[in-house]
Amino acid sequence: MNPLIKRRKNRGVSLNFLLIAFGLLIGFSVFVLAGPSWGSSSTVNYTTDEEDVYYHNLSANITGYGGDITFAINTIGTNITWTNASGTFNVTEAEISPWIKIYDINTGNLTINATYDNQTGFFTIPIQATNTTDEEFAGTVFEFQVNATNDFPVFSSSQTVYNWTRDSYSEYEINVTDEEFHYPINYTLTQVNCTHAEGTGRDDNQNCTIFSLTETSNTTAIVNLSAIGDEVGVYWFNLTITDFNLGCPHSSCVSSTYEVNRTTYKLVKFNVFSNAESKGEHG
Ligand SMILES: [Ca+2]
Ligand SMILES: [Ca+2]
Repeated sequence: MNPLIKRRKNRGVSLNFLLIAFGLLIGFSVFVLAGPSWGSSSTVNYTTDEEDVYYHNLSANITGYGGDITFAINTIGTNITWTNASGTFNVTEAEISPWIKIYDINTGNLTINATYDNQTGFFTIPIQATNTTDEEFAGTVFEFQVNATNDFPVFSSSQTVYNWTRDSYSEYEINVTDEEFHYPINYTLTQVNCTHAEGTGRDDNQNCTIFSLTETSNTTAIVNLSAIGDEVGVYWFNLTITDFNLGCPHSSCVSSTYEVNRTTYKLVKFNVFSNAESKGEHG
């Protein structure tokens, strides 16, 4: 063989070898250095409601997830934003951590557990996924809408038995709170039944409405024994509290399901004792 041809052939083999090796090196580098791949579904707006505990499995948004990734909120380049009744604000991870948190960095369990209206709204949260093998990472932004719900007003005290002595002017205070400050609260007493002591000359369930209920502030009402006479007996009422008719606090709320005039009731027992009876007969 012509030595010149042999040399050219050897040079061609070397060049091909270099090209293949270079290609493999590039391909290998891309394979090794590529960060996790977020699927397109990661930026979809996810919705939950106040009072519902919502779990989001972040790993389900990783294409080809193999258990070798950790997840974290990363605000170095992108802020968390919160849109509520007052506007849109940048907030820190610590500010929302009481109700929005990644509980398990390895499985990507992001949990939202909003329990108050002032934890609701629209959140954009930058999430970083990092390979455990080479620390390559990739970020994306998740959007969560947390709808507000109107909570029932609640009695501040669990007291259900109230005692009077006939002719007395003592009064009882009923205290209420409402999470959304939907005031004023409407208070009502609805008769269930009453029984009178012997000798009063009254039939059961007659002349039951001898109590007055007067609202004295947004959160307080006073129950009084309003009659003086032969009222000795036992009276049962439903005591109800209804919050004021106010709608959604912001756009992250479904007005058709944001219930208004929420009402809480409790069955209460009013004892009216004669002057001679012991008030030790409570209950
Ligand atoms: Ca609420
Ligand atoms: Ca309420």
